[in-house]
Amino acid sequence: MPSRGTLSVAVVGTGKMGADHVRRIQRVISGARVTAVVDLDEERAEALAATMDGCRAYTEPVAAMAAPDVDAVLIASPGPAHEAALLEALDRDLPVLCEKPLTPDAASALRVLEAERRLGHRRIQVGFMRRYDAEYAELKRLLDGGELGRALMLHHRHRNPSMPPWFTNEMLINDSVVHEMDVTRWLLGQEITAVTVLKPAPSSYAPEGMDDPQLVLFETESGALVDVEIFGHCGNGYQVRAEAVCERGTVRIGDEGGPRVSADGRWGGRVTPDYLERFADAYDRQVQAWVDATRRGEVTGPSVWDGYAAAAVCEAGVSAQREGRRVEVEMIERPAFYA
Ligand code: ISE
Repeated sequence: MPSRGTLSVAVVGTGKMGADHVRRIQRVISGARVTAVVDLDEERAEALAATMDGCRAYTEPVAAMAAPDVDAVLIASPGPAHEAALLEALDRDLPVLCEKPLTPDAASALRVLEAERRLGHRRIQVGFMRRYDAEYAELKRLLDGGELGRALMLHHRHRNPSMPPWFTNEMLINDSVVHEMDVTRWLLGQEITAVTVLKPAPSSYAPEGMDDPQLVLFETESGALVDVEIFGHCGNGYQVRAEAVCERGTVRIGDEGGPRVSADGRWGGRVTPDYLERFADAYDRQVQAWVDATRRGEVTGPSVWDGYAAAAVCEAGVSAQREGRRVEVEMIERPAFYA
């Protein structure tokens, strides 16, 4: 890994998120370039590689990681493919930025955690990008500052205009609410201990087999209560909001900003269409921070521990969703390695 030179990155997975990271590395951030793209869909990988000088296409992450011009790996393939790619990268001691979820369940996340501990130093940053969003960062600063007293409750709203056809009921927890699991742990500085999922009568736009929307309730170590409205098919843009209710005040983030237009007897603004636009700055800051830290020989940001803890909460969440009861989170003690 270069301590100063341009970082040569292999991007694994060239779907919506992977392609956006390729664009970001090539055109938005500094200090890195894409020298390899990997996708099972060979044609798609070849077509993307052909748009960049000095970039090769691969169908297997192992082959890209073995290439002499790859210093680091950004994993943006579907969750079930993460474990094998992460273990391979750890074997080669390559720095990784891995999109959430780290892996689809707690047992596989634990295997990755054990492998990183055996290596003896951190190598993996998990892509919980909301921590890099300016408003979430400000909320964290206010909570940490203590002027508002202890946080008693968090209210989260997480609405997507629609979900892709392959999106499942469980993915509303594992792929969507996983963000609120991470920001809750991060904002409050404590673990989530139990999850309950409540379901109103579904929207008539909910696909067959999906309970949409759902209300997810977390309990935390100190007794704070956290609710998350997850709505996969709200039909009205992408809306992510949060409110902290503290002993001496409240803080709300995520309200639409931007120009408010008054015309024709109405006033209003624009709702962001999707997460790539809503969190564009957060993604940029996250990838820049990863590149900068990697070039300094450091690993910062959300760790494998954070990925494992979120996976453990997801597991409780999926059981709660399926069984209609409160489920306690089961997880190991935090190892000193991740203190
Ligand atoms: C998607 O995978 C994301 O990560 C988005 O941030 C989230 O809002 C969406 O619900 C997920 O499907």
